Formats: sequence, structure tokens, C-alpha cells
Amino acid sequence: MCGGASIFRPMVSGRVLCISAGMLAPKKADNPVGRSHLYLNFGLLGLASVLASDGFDPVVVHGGFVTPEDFIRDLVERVTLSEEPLILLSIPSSFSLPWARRGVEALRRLVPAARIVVGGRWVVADDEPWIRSRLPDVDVFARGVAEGYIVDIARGDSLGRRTRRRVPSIPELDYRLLEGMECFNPSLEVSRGCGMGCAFCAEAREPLGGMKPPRRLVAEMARLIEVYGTASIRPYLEASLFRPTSAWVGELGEALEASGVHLPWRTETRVDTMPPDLIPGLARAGLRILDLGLESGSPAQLRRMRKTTRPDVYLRRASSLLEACRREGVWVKVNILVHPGETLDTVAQTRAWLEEHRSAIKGVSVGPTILFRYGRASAALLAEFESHGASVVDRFALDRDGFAHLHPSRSISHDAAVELSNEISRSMMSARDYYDLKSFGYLPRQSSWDDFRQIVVGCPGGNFSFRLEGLG
Ligand code: B12
Repeated sequence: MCGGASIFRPMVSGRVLCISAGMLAPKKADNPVGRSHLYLNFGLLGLASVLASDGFDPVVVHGGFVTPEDFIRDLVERVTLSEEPLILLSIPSSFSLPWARRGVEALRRLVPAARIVVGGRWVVADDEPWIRSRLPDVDVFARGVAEGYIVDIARGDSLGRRTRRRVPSIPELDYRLLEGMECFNPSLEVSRGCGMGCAFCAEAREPLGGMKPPRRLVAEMARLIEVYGTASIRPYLEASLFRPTSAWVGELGEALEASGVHLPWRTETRVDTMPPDLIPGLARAGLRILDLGLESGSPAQLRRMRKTTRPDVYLRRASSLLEACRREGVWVKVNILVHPGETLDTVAQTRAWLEEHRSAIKGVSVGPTILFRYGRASAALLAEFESHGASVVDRFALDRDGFAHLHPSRSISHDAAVELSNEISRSMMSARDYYDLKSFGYLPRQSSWDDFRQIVVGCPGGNFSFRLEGLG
């Protein structure tokens, strides 16, 4: 079963417990569809993979939407822990912070001698005093990416003395370490970093690294098929900025042909960095869904986001890319932000742009920009947002919760922004479109259209972000 029941192997002494913090409620509407999402923490799985190759015995579990106290109690009851077990807790987003806080309290109560190490670079950032104030019972906080020193942590070396180990910067993910593996559609990391400087992203200044060589990627796909025992998997190729060259696409095609591997996959990129002429080759190599961070169809808003200094060129490129995807049968999901400075006019511009490209868009993800606390960078970002006319809904939220909702401008309140986001979403996406997109990477692997349909039909008033049509 997916999302709760145990397939746990008996715990042996010295096993490293790697917990991905869950969430108390979904980020958007709290309904059964939101709660059926599985958020694979491949960053944590990568750390477990490094530990396993160094002789440790890690296991990765996901809190999902289970109440933290129940989750931890169940975990402690069904596993045999060593006397002073090492527990790695990963906090993938600020939305997981309340779960993590209660989870740590439960761990301290039930396993007082545990050594609890917390990481998750988007939340821990560069501000240990703050994260310690949120999670006082934790022993060690780890910053940044951790493949280089996770083994030292597991050995009990102090972080101050840590030595940088020589591990590949992107480890191969060992899905056998993931509890409930069969429920998750796997991810494969192809590159790290972005560095494009967008106002709302913490990776704005993380430089883009090189892409994984195609031969290595294909070998990993082949091993995934072997581990899952089936080719009916739909991997997400993870990269904050997926930017292949034509040589890379050509080599990928050759490597796939030579190995006989053929898997449909999904990835995410920017509209202005992916040349449309690469789409036919990528489609032949299995690209089925492309997530595009368009963010807005309004030139003024694109400038405010620092997405581009030439919105006309940016939007023209976006049109050509969408057209290339449409021609090749690649589904496009467009991400849109209702951002500081937004007015009803700028929203109308975005809606008109989406309408014009409707035939090339399978679905959208729309939401108001959220201000995430990212260490010392947050104050400057808030000042920038305020200069566009935005204000925070609750001035204590940023320090208390690690994120703050915004009123985008005097003319659009936060509630109005949520409502506008839902309207745009519903106008662009049917229940079937939503399912088709989500069944690639977010819903449990075995979840069929019929299962999904029944969940939706069984939840009248679910405030879904898609049109309730075609549900039978
Ligand atoms: C891929 C991705 C996902 C994937 C996978 C997440 C993952 N962590 O593996 C999925 C789809 C599951 C996901 C889900 C969500 N995400 Co997301 N996601 C990203 C993205 C694009 C890249 C994350 C990344 O860097 N992965 C690469 C791996 C290698 O890095 P990593 O996960 O950080 O792990 C490394 C370190 O953090 C550290 N580490 C992590 N855990 C631990 C634990 C220990 C003990 C140690 C020592 C170290 C350590 O070591 C790891 C390996 O080096 C980012 C950023 C972006 N550019 O937009 C957003 C981002 C992280 N997501 C975000 C959000 C909000 C979400 C969602 C709420 C949904 C959403 N999109 O709004 C959910 C929340 C899930 C949850 N339970 O909280 C926000 C978080 C902002 C914040 N401060 O809260 C980001 C920054 C995007 C943004 N809007 O700005 N996400």
C-alpha cells in the first residue's frame, strides 16, 4: 500500500534512519487529492546512497501527511534501534517545519539518546541561530549540499573537523534504500545549480553545473528498470535548470538506442534557455512532459521578477518553444506566479497570453509568490517586494514559520490572489489534464485515473484547481 503502511526490513543495530519531514497539510488546498501527493526527497535519498556505498545501512522514510507523533511512534515500534541511533532528518521546505518540530519532540521523548542531525539547505540556509530557535532539541544542523561530509557525520566526526570526501557531486540514487519504493515514481538528477538571478529563488546565485553524461544517465535508467522490475516507471529528470546542448541530446539518443532503454520522462526548464530545435530530439529520447517556469505574460511583471530585461524577446521565445512542444506531442505545464506589483491589468495580460497558447498547454500551476525565509537574504528580498507595492499578510510569519504570504499590491490582496490563481488554473486545466500531469512524479505510481476520479467525486466542495468535467 502507498502512503503509510510498512514494508520495513527489520532494523539492525547501527542502521541510519533517514526521515524526510512530512507536512501537516498540503501547501495549496487541503483536500484528499492534495493529501495523496508523494513528495520524493531525492536529496536525502542521495545522502543515504552515499552512506550505503560507504558500508552503512541507511533506510529512507517519508512522513507524508501522517501526523508526526503517529509516524514517529509507529517507526520506533516497528524498528530495532541501536542504543544511540543516528537519525538524519531532512526538511525539504518551510512547509515541513511544523511537522519537523513535532517530529523532533516525539523522537526526543521516545528515543532520548538519539543523535539527531537536521539538514535541508532551503530551510537551514546560513542562519543556524534561527533554525535552532525553531528546533531546539536537535544536536547538529547541516548546511548546504552534504554528499561531501555525510560519512563524517555518520562516523560521529564533528562538523568542524570534517574532511571533504571525494564523492561524485551527483550520487547515483539507490532506490532499494527507499521505504515504499514501489509507490514513488523515481527521480534522476541530471544537473545542479541555476544562477539565473530570479528575485524569488534561493538558487539565484548557485552557478549551473555540468550535465550528467548521457551514457551514465542511461545506465542509471537501466538500473532503475532492473530495481523496479518493470519499465512502467516515469522518471522525473531533476535539474533546477535543464539546459542540454545539441551534442548532449544527440549522445542521449545514441546511448538510449545502444542500450534498448526507452522510458517516458518529465523535466523542468526555463522558457528562454531551451532552444526549440532541441525538442524533436528530446521527444525521441522520451521527453513527455516539460514544466516551464514562464511565471507571467506581463512584460512589467517579468521585469519585476528579474526574469528578463527583454520581455518581448522572452515571450517570443516562449511561444516558439510551446509551438515546438505542441508539434512533437510533448505536454507542457506552465508555472505562473501572481507576483508583487501585480494588478488586474497585468493578470489580464497573463491570461490573454495563456489563452493565445491554449492549444500548446496541457496544464498550469498558478499561485501567489511566497516570501521564503532564506537566511540573511530575506530582508533585501522583502524590501524589493515592498518597493513593488506588496506587503506581508502577517509580519511575524517570516521568523515564526520560515515563510510569509503576501498581498501582491494595494489592488490585489492575498485572498484575491489565491482566488485569481484558482480561476486561471480552472480555466486552463480539466481534471483529466491534472491527473495526466500529476501521474508523472507526484501521485502514487499505481494510482489510476479511476482511483483519482473516485477521490475527486467523493469530495464535493474540494476546492480543486481544475475543472470538474469528464468525471463520469
Ligand atoms: C526538486 C524540488 C522538489 C522535489 C524534490 C525535493 C527534494 N528535496 O528532493 C519535490 C517535487 C518533492 C518538491 C516538493 C516541494 N517543494 Co520543492 N523544490 C525542488 C527544487 C526545484 C530543487 C530542490 C533541490 O535542490 N534538490 C536537489 C537536492 C540534491 O538538494 P536538496 O534536496 O536540498 O538536498 C541536499 C541538501 O539540502 C542537504 N540535505 C537535505 N536534507 C538533509 C538532511 C541532513 C541530515 C543533512 C546532513 C543534509 C541534508 O543535502 C542534500 C544533498 O546534498 C527547489 C529549488 C528550486 N530551484 O526551485 C524547490 C524548493 C526546494 N521547493 C519548494 C517548495 C515550497 C516545495 C513544495 C511545498 C511544493 C511547491 N513546489 O511549492 C513541496 C514541499 C515538500 C515538503 N515535504 O516539504 C521551495 C522551498 C522554499 C522553502 N524555503 O520552503 C523551493 C526552494 C522552490 C521555491 N519555491 O523557491 N520540491
